[in-house]
Amino acid sequence: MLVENLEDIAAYIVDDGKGILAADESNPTCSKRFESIGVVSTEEKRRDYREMLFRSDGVPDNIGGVILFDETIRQRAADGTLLREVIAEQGALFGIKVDQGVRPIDGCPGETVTVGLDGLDERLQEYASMGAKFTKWRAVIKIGSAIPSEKCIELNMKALASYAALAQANGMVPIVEPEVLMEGEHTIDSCHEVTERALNALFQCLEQDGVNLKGSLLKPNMITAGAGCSVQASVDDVAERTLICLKAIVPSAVPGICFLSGGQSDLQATAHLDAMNKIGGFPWKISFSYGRALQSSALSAWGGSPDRVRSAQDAFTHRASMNRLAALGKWNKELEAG
Ligand code: 5MM
Repeated sequence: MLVENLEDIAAYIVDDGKGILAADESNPTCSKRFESIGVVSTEEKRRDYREMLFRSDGVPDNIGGVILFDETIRQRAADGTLLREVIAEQGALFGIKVDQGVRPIDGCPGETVTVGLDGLDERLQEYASMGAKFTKWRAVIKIGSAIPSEKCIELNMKALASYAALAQANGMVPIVEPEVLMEGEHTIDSCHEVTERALNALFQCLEQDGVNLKGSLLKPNMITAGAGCSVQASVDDVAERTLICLKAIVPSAVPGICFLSGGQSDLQATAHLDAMNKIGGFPWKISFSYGRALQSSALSAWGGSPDRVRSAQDAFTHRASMNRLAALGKWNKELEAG
């Protein structure tokens, strides 16, 4: 697979309804996911689980890129093949999460900034030499009483832009992920307003840093009410509000918008994606970069047992194919039964 320049890499990842499998859980997050199925998270178990996903039949047709964590990009499958080669053999590109998590911001209680710029250039050089074609950095914006602050948005969006410019200088597509969290009791209006602030700041910073938008991908949240809000929007409302927000801000040069699922159920994440693509009328590909909404059914089916690898792969293949149909605006609920 020879996909070399930034624009071709980005286009390949979102070609023909394909999307991204976010498998870049840090070890603490992976432990949490495994705890939910009663499995102790060891290096070998994480390897077995991810090998199961990467070898699934759902990858070749539906997944254009897989985001890895540092441990996984260096890991070998049970038969000794590098996991990154397993992904490449399946026809998908592999990328790497390069942020190093969040730290509290001085003077901004409850708010964080994503770190990882120190030594980033050297780390990027190594990942590029391993064959990684893209990278990811996630900024976290929380909605609450009097937050997010301007300082939180500014620090996070500047860091995202610095990261993106460095990733491109090293020949890799940056996925820029400004995540406005769903946790909270905020309304859909509040999510819309905060997401607008974050995205406006982000695109200003990307421009200032000379990031080539054609060689980058945006990974935003959808516009939803907070998970704890008593009034939840319909699928159509979420789709319409999200498109209104994105159309007002995201330049047409961006080739693809790959949503995070953010705690939505599998079906909600698919239905929202499908509804947006059915509405249409936008210049970008609209697809998925889901972690939980692609993996949760496979994780439960697997349960840590080698005997259940096949049924876990079937569960993953089903979700991946449903999301590809949604990215083409061709999904409907009846297909879920199949
Ligand atoms: C897969 O989870 C990613 C890593 O999270 P941690 O660094 O906290 O372990 C995360 O960045 C993910 O890529 C996005 O949030 C999207 O995942 P969801 O589950 O929201 O679709």
